[in-house]
Amino acid sequence: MGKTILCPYCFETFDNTEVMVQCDNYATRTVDGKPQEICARETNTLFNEHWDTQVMSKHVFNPSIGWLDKIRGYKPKACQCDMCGATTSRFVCPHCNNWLPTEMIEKGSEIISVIGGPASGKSNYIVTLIHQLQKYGYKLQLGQILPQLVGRNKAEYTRNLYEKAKDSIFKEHIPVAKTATTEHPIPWIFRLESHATKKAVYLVFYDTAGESFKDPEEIRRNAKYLEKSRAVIVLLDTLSVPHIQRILERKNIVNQDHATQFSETMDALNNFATDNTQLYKRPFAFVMSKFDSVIQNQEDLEFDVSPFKHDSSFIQTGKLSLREIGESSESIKSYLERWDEGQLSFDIVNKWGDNACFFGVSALGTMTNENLQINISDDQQVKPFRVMDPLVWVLHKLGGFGIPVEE
Ligand SMILES: Nc1nc2c(ncn2[C@@H]2O[C@H](COP(=O)(O)OP(=O)(O)OP(=O)(O)O)[C@@H](O)[C@H]2O)c(=O)[nH]1
Ligand SMILES: [Mg+2]
Ligand SMILES: [Zn+2]
Ligand SMILES: [Zn+2]
Repeated sequence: MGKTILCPYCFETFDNTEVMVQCDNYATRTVDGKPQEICARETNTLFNEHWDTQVMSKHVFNPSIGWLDKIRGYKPKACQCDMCGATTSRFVCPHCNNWLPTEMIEKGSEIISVIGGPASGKSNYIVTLIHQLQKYGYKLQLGQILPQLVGRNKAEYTRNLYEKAKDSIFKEHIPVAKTATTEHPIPWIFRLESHATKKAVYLVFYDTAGESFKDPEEIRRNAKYLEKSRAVIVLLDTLSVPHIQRILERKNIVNQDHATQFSETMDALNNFATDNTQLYKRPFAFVMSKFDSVIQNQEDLEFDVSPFKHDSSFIQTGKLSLREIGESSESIKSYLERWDEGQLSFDIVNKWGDNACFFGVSALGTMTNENLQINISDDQQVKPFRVMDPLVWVLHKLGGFGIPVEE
């Protein structure tokens, strides 16, 4: 028995000794005056069914895995294509034939999902979270967070998707655009390692268009990855809390996109959770996105934002403050209880208990202006606020990362 691997594309699990390999020999020779690939492409039914396409793919074959590998544990290594003899180390899932990072085949992956309805702020959140972790993760002994280089084509590599989105926010001050609705979300795969314990995880985020969180067929798909997630970050759009919406509308502050009602997201989530009570045993971070709107309008909203005076204190201290996390969570919970979402926070606390925590984050640090740009002057920098807290809390809850904690 090797290690069980969870494929972030099709969510099937497989023993790592069942992994398959794909030829990556693109060399050509001239036949009748035309270049032709030496190792011809073929129809790959598993891959085409997964993406619902009809493309020709490079040859996929079984690597030779000896009985010793099976006993001692399998370490993937480059092997020769059984058609053309070229060496390749492109490992693919045996169920859907999608390319997976080599080290994931050896060590496995942990899925931490980010979910939320349309326009709740998921895409901008994921990008700024990674950006801030790359900048400050070392304070908590977290090593480089590495966007992976796998995908159907270079444009889909996490690194390329991430770099493009990061430049849009941090250089051009333009928020990441709405995610296209698709039946097949592309997973964003990052590798994160703890300096302290050397434990590595692959974080897999699905930047799904929020719409897919509503459609029953897509909920079934979503349920599939939620069920496999070690922890979940649920984004709730602050601007769609009815009480906040009413007050901010009077000040002409409205959601530029179609907001998802707070309770709708929770209903969708509760629907899968009732069929799968295991979910209540996993850490769930309930995150109010666009929290800048609360901080900038605290008086009108009568929101006591004293626990949100500064960005995450571990940036200064190098230690996670559970007190700060707890106070921030409590202030959001009591606000929801006081206004119309009492039932919602009651349900969450009732079901998840200590595995639930509330957060207030701002990916962009401020509102967007009438040109839909982040509302700062050209010489100012985009300043995300508290975006790392939910993930750091989740890693602390999961354990094994040696996150230093303030006594
Ligand atoms: N004020 C403020 N607005 C934000 C913030 N993050 C996102 N927004 C606004 O919310 C809109 C939607 O954000 P996205 O990140 O695209 O939301 P999403 O959940 O990925 O949306 P879909 O892809 O449609 O599901 C953005 O265009 C911004 O205008 C934030 O931190 N503060
Ligand atoms: Mg999106
Ligand atoms: Zn797969
Ligand atoms: Zn080949």
